[in-house]
Amino acid sequence: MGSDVFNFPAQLLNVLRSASRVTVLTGAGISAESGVPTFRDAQTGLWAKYKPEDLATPEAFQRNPRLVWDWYAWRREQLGGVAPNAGHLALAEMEQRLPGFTLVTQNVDGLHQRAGNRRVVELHGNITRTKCFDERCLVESWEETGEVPPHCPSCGGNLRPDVVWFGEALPPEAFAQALSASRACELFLSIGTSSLVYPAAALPHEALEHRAVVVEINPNTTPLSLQASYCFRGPSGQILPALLKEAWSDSPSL
Ligand code: BV8
Repeated sequence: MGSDVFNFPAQLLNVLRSASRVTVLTGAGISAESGVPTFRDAQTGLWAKYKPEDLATPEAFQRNPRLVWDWYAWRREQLGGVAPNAGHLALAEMEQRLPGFTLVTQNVDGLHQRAGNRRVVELHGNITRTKCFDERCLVESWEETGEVPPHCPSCGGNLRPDVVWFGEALPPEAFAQALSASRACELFLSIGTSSLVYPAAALPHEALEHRAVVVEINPNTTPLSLQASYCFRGPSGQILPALLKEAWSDSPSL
């Protein structure tokens, strides 16, 4: 599907080219075309009977640490076989072209870094990192005793993924960075997120309040749609490369 399918208004292309600050917020949808199920996709196989929101909580982990550890181990394994898609690569190109570019993600899959983005603000952590549940410090290696979850080498507590669960505070420095980038930008792109999870979902509204142009890229409508300046209803893996090609004709062909 070439860029002729998406009609990008001249005003948007001008803002994208000339903005001194562009901020992007991504959600699970940008990884969908890489084959990573979105957070609200029906879970498959062994995990079909669980809702992610019921597993991604400290209470669920304390109630059944093995189940929650195994769920993340399964998701990490799934990530082993996936690669960044054209949408991720387009955002890496955008970072190259725009000095004032900030990429904020809710995703924990690390695909933006693998696509080449060097500055990624991870609001919800990263599934490839592990920390001690009690001490909260990152743990690089531990003795595999066969126990699940494995235990912290220094205090013996349960290890857990370094992600933000429901009911847990976001990393303060990451959220502060995301908030200031949302308030300072002229253009805010909300890509592949259902705009349901707070405080991340508040970021585009901060941008709107500071008179930014706000663009939503999502095949479906979300609570943000009615307030967005522009909505492009389609997959980010097609829309983002098309947008870059329109804005910078020397952008790699689709
Ligand atoms: C906190 C990490 C306070 C773990 C995640 C009522 C009002 C306001 C807030 C709340 C409330 N009730 C409860 C809360 C708080 C809660 C919250 O917002 N709940 C929601 C459900 C209402 N928030 C929290 O608990 C946050 N913490 O508030 O702490 C606090 C303060 C101080 C001290 C203590 C506590 C923490 C939230 C973080 C939770 N962790 N993930 C893990 O991954 O396992 S959130 C989880 O949802 C993922 O990170 C995911 O990224 C995120 C958002 O989901 P999306 O990314 O949007 O994914 P989703 O599947 O929903 O949507 C995908 C979209 O992509 C769809 O729209 C689809 O159409 C689109 N799409 C599909 N294909 C494509 C596509 N788009 C483009 N291209 C495609 N090809």
